[in-house]
Amino acid sequence: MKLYGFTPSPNTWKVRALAAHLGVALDYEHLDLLKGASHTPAFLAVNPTGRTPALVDGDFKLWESNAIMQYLASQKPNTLWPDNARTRADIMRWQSWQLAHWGKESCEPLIFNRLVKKLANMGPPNEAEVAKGLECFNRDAAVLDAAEAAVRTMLDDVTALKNTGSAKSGQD
Ligand SMILES: N[C@@H](CCC(=O)N[C@@H](CS)C(=O)NCC(=O)O)C(=O)O
Repeated sequence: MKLYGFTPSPNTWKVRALAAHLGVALDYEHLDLLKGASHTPAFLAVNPTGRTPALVDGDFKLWESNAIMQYLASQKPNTLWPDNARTRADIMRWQSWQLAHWGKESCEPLIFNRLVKKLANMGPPNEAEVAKGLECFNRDAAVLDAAEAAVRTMLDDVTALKNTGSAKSGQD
């Protein structure tokens, strides 16, 4: 399978990290987005939206990072993508939230204004965009923190069950 990506992009990292974790071999090609490499006729035939990452598996072309991850995770049985409708829906819920809200509204405005603009000499940050990004970041990080705390409690319970035969949160 061939993966076209933009190496510094989190949307490319997450696909490559999953493939490495699962042991799915990818023939990887970096496209230099700063030079317009994702808008050539050859690449637009792979992904008409002109974005990376994009996967080609024989005559099957797939774009959108989360769809690519789900496709890669379906290549072999594994614990990350179990054959269970509710678990998969839960994963899709977080992946949808990540793309639509955490990434788009919270992280991207901050990364663009505070990092990319500086690196690419694009002038000062747009402070209104930074303020909105921080508002969204604080809102969304609270959701993530609460979910992480719930998962940690669950993992602590699993560890306690393994070690002592009784879950901490179920002891009283
Ligand atoms: N929702 C898409 C976002 C893809 C995306 O925005 N890719 C950026 C790099 S992070 C890109 O290729 N931009 C090139 C362009 O818009 O011309 C996904 O998850 O794959």
